[in-house]
Amino acid sequence: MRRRWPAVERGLATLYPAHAARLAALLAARVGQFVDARPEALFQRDLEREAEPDWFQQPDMVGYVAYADRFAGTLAGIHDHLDYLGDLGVTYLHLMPLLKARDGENDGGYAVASYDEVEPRLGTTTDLRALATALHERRMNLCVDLVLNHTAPEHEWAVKARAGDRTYRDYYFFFPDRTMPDRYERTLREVFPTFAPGNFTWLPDAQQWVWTTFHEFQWDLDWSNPDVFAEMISVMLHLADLGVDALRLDAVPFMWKREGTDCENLPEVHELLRTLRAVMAAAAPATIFKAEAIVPPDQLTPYVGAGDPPQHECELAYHNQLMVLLWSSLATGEARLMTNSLQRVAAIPTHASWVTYVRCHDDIGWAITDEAAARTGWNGFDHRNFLNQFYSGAFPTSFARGEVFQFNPETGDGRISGSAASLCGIEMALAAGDTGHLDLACKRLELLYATVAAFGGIPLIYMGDELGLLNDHSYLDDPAHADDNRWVHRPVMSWPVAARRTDRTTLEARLFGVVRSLMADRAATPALHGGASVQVLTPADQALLVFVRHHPVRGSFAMVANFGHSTRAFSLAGLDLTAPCVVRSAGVDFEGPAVALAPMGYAWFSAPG
Ligand code: OTU
Repeated sequence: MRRRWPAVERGLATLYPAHAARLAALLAARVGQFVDARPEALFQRDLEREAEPDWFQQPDMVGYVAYADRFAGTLAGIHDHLDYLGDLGVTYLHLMPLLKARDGENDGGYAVASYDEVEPRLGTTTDLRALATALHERRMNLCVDLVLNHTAPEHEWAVKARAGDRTYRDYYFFFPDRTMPDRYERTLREVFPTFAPGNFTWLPDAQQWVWTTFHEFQWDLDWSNPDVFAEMISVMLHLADLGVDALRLDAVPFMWKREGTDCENLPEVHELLRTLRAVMAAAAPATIFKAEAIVPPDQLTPYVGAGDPPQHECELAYHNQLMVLLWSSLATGEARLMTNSLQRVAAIPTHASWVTYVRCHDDIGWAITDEAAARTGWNGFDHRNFLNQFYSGAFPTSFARGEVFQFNPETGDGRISGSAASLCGIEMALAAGDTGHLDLACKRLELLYATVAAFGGIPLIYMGDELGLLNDHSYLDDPAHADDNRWVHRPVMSWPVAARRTDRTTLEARLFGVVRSLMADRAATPALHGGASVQVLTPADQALLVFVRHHPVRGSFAMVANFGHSTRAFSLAGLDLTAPCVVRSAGVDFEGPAVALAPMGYAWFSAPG
């Protein structure tokens, strides 16, 4: 605390000048009590991680993302599948929102009714603690969602606010008429234009408008209120006390509002994250933050902060640019836009890491700006439109079977839902009984996973991708899900299908083997430490993605990948590595320094530092 507290006090003074002293004293007392009562095993974990702050950057870090109920029924059920995760090499289990959600529609748990309780369908806080302990015994970490931008209207703060309680009204944004909402709306965008148009919801009983960026059942919290900050610290401490290793901070860009702006990524959001970070670093250094900020490239890196520890924000941040550009490259058969755009994402500082991913529970939003497209000589709108056509299967040469999500007729914008396997062509190839295309489709999926496993940071396996699970249309039968096609790629795990992974003749065995061996090769490559720098090169052949990573102690690494539709040549001399050796390759012919890569072919190299 002695070390961290000056940063807490500075942050509070900036955010809440009139209340800073009172708040700092209150939080200091709360943190003091928390540390005194900290269970011995977790206190030990705090000490270990202070001594080894790069624990989450080790090359054996592998994430797995699942809904607890869809993966294993309940939290207790997960214990039965820890061997499965261990087999894949998983060391970081991210369970989707598991705190008590409102009944009925709740956006997959992102409408929280109580931060103190686990969703009763999934279990209890005792179950959560037991799961964390079991994971820790296996050297696995637990990541849990913290939805801190909004609550459900059923949360007791919201219930009181709705009933007119002044204290709790100030936890949210209430307006008696349209004057302020209309002024804000001039510069706000709509996140869910189809099923939640506008950013405010009328409450007839309260005769008030309330700010709802997402659904009408997700009320934005007013973080300019110091009481909200103090409440959320208690929530974080409680989760840390249960043994949670990483908090996925949902929708952080929206946490501060100012009229005349889009109310995303404002400087105060970063001040908030720095200050939350400083409090938690004093109380529970074993628990880290992961930023969920799905934002343009220039806005992304700031979410981890820079410089000395007091300036740090989240240790981890989703690399949504890499994800989007991978899909874009697959559709266009060239890596030019990816190369150009990745070169413009600011380097991540060495104290932090990306989480890299191919698919997640959300749609793919084409975060490719007009400027980025123009640098490649393309029209941004046309390219984004092409990607929607391509991944919804409408484009003539498409191999994908996805669905358009949230098409906005006013702006022409749309996003894509669909499982990785269906978007890679596996669904189409299976339906056509085309074994040649099935092989190529599997290679596409492998190429995407090989890239995220090597690019830097923790790669996330999205549940089902390791088995090639296809789109699941059964969500249409559930009224709470039917209007939200993101459920098409949120399948229920089929353990009988998973069991086929041991039969070498099956598709499941092929894909599971690919993912497992990728993660094993990654773990065995010291240069893949998350602290290594990444440099995306500009190869002469624009079908290729080429990047090199350098770690001052652990050596260098390079990946060459062919997104083109034909075989491409590459000279290893272009990597500028001394004595590179091949860690892994697929679809590659080596003849001295010359390399020929088949479509979707790739190679990993390592070299001494
Ligand atoms: C997140 O996503 C979650 O991942 C979604 O599943 C939730 O619906 C949503 O928050 C509300 O809780 O807009 O399209 O920059 O882009 O937070 C998904 C961050 C979203 C937002 C992101 C949000």
